[in-house]
Amino acid sequence: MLQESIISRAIIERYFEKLKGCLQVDVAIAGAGPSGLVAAAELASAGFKVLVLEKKLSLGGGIWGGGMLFNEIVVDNGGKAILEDSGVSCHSYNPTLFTADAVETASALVFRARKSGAVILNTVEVEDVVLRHGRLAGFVINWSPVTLAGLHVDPLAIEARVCLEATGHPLEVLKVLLRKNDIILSTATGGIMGERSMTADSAEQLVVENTGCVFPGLYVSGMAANAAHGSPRMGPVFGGMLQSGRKAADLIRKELEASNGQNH
Ligand code: 48F
Repeated sequence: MLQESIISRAIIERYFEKLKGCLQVDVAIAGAGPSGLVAAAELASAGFKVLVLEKKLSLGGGIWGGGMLFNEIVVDNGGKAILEDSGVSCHSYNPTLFTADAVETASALVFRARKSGAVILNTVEVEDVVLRHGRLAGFVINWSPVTLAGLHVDPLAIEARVCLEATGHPLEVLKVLLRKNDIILSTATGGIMGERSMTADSAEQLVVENTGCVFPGLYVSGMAANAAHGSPRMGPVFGGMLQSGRKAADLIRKELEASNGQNH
């Protein structure tokens, strides 16, 4: 017989096991858009303990609506290769551009990140950072419905060896880091330079170039990287986002491997 309290107990026990298992991770990622999800999948596949925090109920960020709710996305050759690694079918549009179904893309990237072993907590928002000896040491988190309801509830915190901000256009983590602390970022001005208006071609290249470490312990990817470094947006072309996630994973993996080497 299905007993209601046992169903509740199963959910509560399993959720808390999951939550307790990710209080200290190798990599914590704020935001589950295309760049965060690709980074999560690649780092988890490489054997690192990865936690993804997403403030919305559904993951995938800006993918679902394609362009102006027309649910198709456009990628270049590099983006196509990453989508195909996730099992997404890409369709040739011209010799250099491909299209993919936005719903298939979002669900495949989420599925790949999860199946690679990344733990994903949705409706959890990063509201602040943990700073230790001049280095980001984790994220301060709360339920996003708490913020939405305007409730005065203190947060909890998780620790991570490396953090990745992949929050897209709002750049919420860097903003709070700069607002509360006298620090200098690794950008041309030392501060947040702000997103510029749409210039698809250069934005696609810059989003990959801008992906990297902006403060000890903190990397940026995707639109967050362009917003940090004063580069333009690109609109509904996603190849750069996917490649940015892959580059972030690669850089973070190298940093973690180097620090593993030093500790041995
Ligand atoms: O915006 P988003 O899709 O990030 P992205 O990887 O990709 C950008 C593209 O979707 C698109 C574009 C064309 O390529 O420019 O916009 O840079 O996803 C960011 C995710 O982060 C979540 C947000 O809900 C979204 O799902 N997010 C934002 N702030 C927070 C957060 C936060 N403070 N804590 C947790 N999640």
